[in-house]
Amino acid sequence: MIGIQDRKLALWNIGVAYIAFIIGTFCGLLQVFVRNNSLDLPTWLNYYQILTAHGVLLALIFTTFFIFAFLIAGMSKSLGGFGPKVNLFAWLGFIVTTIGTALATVMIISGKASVLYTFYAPLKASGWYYVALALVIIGTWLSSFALLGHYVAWKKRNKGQLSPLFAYMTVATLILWLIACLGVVATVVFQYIPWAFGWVDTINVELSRSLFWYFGHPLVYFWLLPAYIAWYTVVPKLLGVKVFSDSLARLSFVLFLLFSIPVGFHHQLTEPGISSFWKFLQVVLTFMVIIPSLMTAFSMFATFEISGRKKGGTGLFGWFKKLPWKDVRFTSIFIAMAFFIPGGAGGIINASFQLNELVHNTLWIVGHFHITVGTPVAMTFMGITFWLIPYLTGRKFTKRLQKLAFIQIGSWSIGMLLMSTAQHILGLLGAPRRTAYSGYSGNVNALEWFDGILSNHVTMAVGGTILFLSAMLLVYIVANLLFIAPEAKLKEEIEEFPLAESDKSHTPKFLENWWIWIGVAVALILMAYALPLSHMIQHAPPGSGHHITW
Ligand code: HAS
Repeated sequence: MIGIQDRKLALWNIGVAYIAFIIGTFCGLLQVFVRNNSLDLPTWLNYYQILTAHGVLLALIFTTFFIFAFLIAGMSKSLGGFGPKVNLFAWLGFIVTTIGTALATVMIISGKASVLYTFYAPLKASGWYYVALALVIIGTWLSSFALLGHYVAWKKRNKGQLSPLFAYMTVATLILWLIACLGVVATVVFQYIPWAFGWVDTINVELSRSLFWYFGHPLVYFWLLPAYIAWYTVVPKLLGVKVFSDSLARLSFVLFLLFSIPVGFHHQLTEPGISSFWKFLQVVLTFMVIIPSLMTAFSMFATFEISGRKKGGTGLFGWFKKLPWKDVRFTSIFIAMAFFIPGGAGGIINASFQLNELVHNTLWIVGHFHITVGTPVAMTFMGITFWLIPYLTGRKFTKRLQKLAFIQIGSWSIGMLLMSTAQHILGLLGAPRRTAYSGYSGNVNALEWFDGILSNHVTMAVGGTILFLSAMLLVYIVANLLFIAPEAKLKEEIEEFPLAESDKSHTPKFLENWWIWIGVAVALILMAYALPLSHMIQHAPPGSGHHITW
């Protein structure tokens, strides 16, 4: 087991993650009912307030704290315990991120920041909200530097050696994060904060959106890559086999580092002010970032088959039956992967220049992100929770809790299937996103959207309610694992950190030469962004004033 200090750090991160999860999922429940026109909120609370809280607390805060908990535990496990400097930086990072989170939450709840998680200008929140966001980013940077420092110290002690796969993947994820954040830091510090505090009167909207999406797309891979770390390093261990290919795993992370950043314009395909050439270039690069996910899918199928055959599975699909279905740590992640098949396919549709015209800003996109971040990522994190907390607390994941965990992931899957299918269909029909319920003043066509077997108010409400109940069950399991479950006394009861062996003997050393990959990533970013961004600055239209619509 890892040292007590590192354990505490990881546990505090998990604690904040799940507090955000409770508030965020409750807001989600309110949302489906308001959107169905079956709930009137009290006058002090409005739809856009809860929508902002839902997006920020689940997509940004729950994920970030959970990711750092997982990475902290995994880095301590694979490279050895943290020294005092690493510890200090990681705690500082945690504290600053938490202060930022608390301030942002207060701003949202007090109605001063109903700007949704994308905080598009010219909607204007209180200046303190943007300060809070900056603190969240600074905090994650401190935590990232702590983990990178730990890695550098290990490399110095082990000159010329490839690092363990977990550490390698963590470093790739953190480099991606640091480069991605430059966009959001630039817009928050140089555009939003001066504008929101009234130091300047106007804001360049197109530039702010572009800098946001420079950050916003790699942000989704900052959520996805830790899930992939578990798929590559934890799943094979649960299946009793080695990592399928160490080089393939490392190469896929390098490709994410290269191609996940210069693609933000695929979120802005319908926007004026960016010429089709740059949009098209970034669409091409978006199709490149699909490749490492396909490599991951291939690697997972290979891992399943090797393990199933080793256990006696025969025939074309006989190995499938031999997978450890009764182990909720595996089943949860398997379902997460299965959801990513339609989730990823939806992403490819979104990225297709012409098809984007149909789906952009509709509920389809909401459906898309619920079956990407809301299930493949979130359910992988749930699967990790079931062993990570017992590993850190020394408590037992009892048989009763395991049964509840199966009910929890089952209900999450059903709820998500119902809700996201309804959202996809409604989106295709034309129902908009980022709005409260609208029947367009009783317009017949708009009302017909909700007549379908799946695309109706009831399905959404049932799906949303099941999801909330499932979330509460998860919170119950988490509370048990943190404070109540009996302590593991016998050796076989003690939960391990399942890390599979990975054969590095054929892995090319250049895969760990980060300067090459950072260099190529920067070159691609410059190619995709330098000219269009400088055009937006040099030929800027008159800036926009602000709107506070709530
Ligand atoms: Fe996306 C919008 C394109 C992946 C999240 N995306 C969003 C938004 C979010 C989001 C939050 O091009 C909304 C932003 C907003 O508020 O406006 N997305 C893509 C593409 C991918 C993709 C090309 N997205 C993600 C992931 C996310 C995420 C991952 C979160 C974690 N997305 C877009 C575009 C938009 C967009 C446009 C803008 C739309 C608009 O107009 O506004 C790709 O990365 C997807 C590649 C994935 C695959 C799937 C591989 C499958 C695997 C599973 C294997 C399964 C196994 C199990 C082994 C090709 C790895 C087998 C089981 C059996 C049962 C057989």
